[in-house]
Amino acid sequence: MPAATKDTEKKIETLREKIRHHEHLYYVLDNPEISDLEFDKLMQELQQLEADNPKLITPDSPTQRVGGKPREGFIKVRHSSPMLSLDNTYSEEELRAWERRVHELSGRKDVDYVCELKLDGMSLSLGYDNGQLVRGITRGDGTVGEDVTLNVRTVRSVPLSIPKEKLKKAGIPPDFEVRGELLMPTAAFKKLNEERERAGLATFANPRNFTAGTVRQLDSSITAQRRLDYFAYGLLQNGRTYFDRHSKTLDALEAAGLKVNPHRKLVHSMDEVWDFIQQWEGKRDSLPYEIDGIVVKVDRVALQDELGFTGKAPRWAIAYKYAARAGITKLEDIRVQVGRTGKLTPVAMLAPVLIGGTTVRNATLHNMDEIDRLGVKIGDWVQVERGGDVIPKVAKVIDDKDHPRGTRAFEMPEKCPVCGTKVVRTEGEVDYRCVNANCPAKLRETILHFASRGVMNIDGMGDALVNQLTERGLVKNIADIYKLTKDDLLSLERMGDKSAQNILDEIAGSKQLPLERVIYGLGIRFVGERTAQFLAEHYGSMAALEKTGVEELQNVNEVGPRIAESIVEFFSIPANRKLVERLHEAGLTLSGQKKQRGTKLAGKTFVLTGTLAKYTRDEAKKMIEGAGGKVTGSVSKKTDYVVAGADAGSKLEKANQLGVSVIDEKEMEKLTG
Ligand code: 0OX
Repeated sequence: MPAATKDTEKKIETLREKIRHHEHLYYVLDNPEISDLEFDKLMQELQQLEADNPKLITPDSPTQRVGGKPREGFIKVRHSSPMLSLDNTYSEEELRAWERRVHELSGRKDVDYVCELKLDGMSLSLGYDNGQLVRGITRGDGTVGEDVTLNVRTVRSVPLSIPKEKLKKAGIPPDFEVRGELLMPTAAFKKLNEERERAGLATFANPRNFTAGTVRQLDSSITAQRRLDYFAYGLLQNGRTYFDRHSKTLDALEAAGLKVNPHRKLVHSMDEVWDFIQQWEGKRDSLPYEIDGIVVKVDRVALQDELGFTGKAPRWAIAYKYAARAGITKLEDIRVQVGRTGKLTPVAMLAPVLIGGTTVRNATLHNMDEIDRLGVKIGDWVQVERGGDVIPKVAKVIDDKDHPRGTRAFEMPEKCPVCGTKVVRTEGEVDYRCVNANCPAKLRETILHFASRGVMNIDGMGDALVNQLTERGLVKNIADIYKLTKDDLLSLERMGDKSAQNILDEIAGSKQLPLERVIYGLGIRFVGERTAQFLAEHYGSMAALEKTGVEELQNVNEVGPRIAESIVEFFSIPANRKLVERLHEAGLTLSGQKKQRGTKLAGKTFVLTGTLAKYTRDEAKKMIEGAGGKVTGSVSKKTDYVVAGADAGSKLEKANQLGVSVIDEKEMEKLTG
């Protein structure tokens, strides 16, 4: 190897070690020593070095967490030994009964226990060979799980590799298996769910469901964006527990750089276990993730082996489950809330009740079906629960001699309680909706969506600005954005002349964007970016789209009855048609070339690499696809063109090796134009 390469190799490895160290401080110990900016700089430096020396890229480099093409499905894998579940207890009495059984079966009374938080996520096994992460397997049915390695690699608290010396110091052999809990922190859950709601996508009821949905994503880049976390609690070799005490396992995992929950305790009596349980019941709300109880484990592994297991759960461990935080109160009224997507949600107005330290005044009733299922009437006494779910819910009606039943039945209003537009319930759907795009309840989110990146790209029109614009009545619908004057903007808080001008320029610039963006920006239910593109191509103008019918719409690529009905419904509302008219008057692009999908590049395969000056990756992809070409992720002999922008890395190198044509942005424009 030439000396220069050796030097670079060394430099790269030193940089990787440094990044791993800071990743560990940040993601595992929650205790960073450098700023995000400094960290990003290190990452960029490594990325650049690797781009210049693609042969030196290794799978355990911190740059290689996301990679590979979306998969078709997951492979089933048998666990080295069953992944057990836990038996539950719900009272001190049951817990003491469990202890007695441990005493009886083991013939001893001096038993040490480890108390752990019972994290409300999903169990996951990690396989390390020679210190390298090679497998991530879901629990599945306990015997066979699914191989989700590529997704697990994106979890920042999971080390991709652990140096030999570090393992040795921790007393861990080079080949081992870790078991633990994968979860989504509550804050990430709330944020992501809000984003989904804004985009009109189904939301998840609790972080655990979201975690399960995320780890089974076929595209690992989506998993990477969702910021999962992983806590280890088990260490095995060839399917057997490695250390002789559970407390040693946890300490060793921690020493090896895995994230182990710090809120654990080795105790010597059931009284101490009970203390731990009670202490955490009061503190659980202060944690950044959900727990649903405490796990108690026998510390000595020899004793664990003696106790064995029944069915799917060990006799040497038990879960103490906290009761769902609940309270009983009177349901005084049911009001209807209009969500961002227009969904009408019945909400119970309650006599204030203290549940788990929080005063609860209202609780969701989800939808009309749920009200029917509960049989709830206004005036009823109800049990309200705050579980792992974020919003309190009405769990059941109390029906006994101390709690008289209510008498007033609830009915869904026929008109939107906010704007008065007739509400719609599509066949086969549970929810009622307001489909008026100008409904003030939907306004804020509609505007944020319209202005966002990838839609009308109005930079600077974020949460803070949109809040002010809507609160002051300056923007009552998306067309009002185009009527804003500099004085309007200057009247807002924290708005200087320069910022105001920038926003006006951004707004003016958005008028040039093509028809498909405007269609997407209207926020029609089920019409995402791709559907909007097909609609623009098929109809060529907003006027033609407005007049179309359910039948004709289904001739459009990927449009089925559900989307077709949603579009027709949208344009059947006079306020929506008026809105489109005003966008037209404002000078937006509401017609385009009615495009047949081009055939010029039919059969040609492209790979994009590096940063293009004029186009985002998405835009370049659309240009190529619009001309009939295909864009793939990796370069092979079958690739016809590699479009290389600034800082192109390994893909460019590979193209050169394979003799694939490399073109720049200008040449791409020519080919697709
Ligand atoms: C948790 C958790 C789950 C090992 C033996 C039976 C269950 N949700 O936090 N499982 C276990 O342990 C396994 N420990 C935990 N802390």
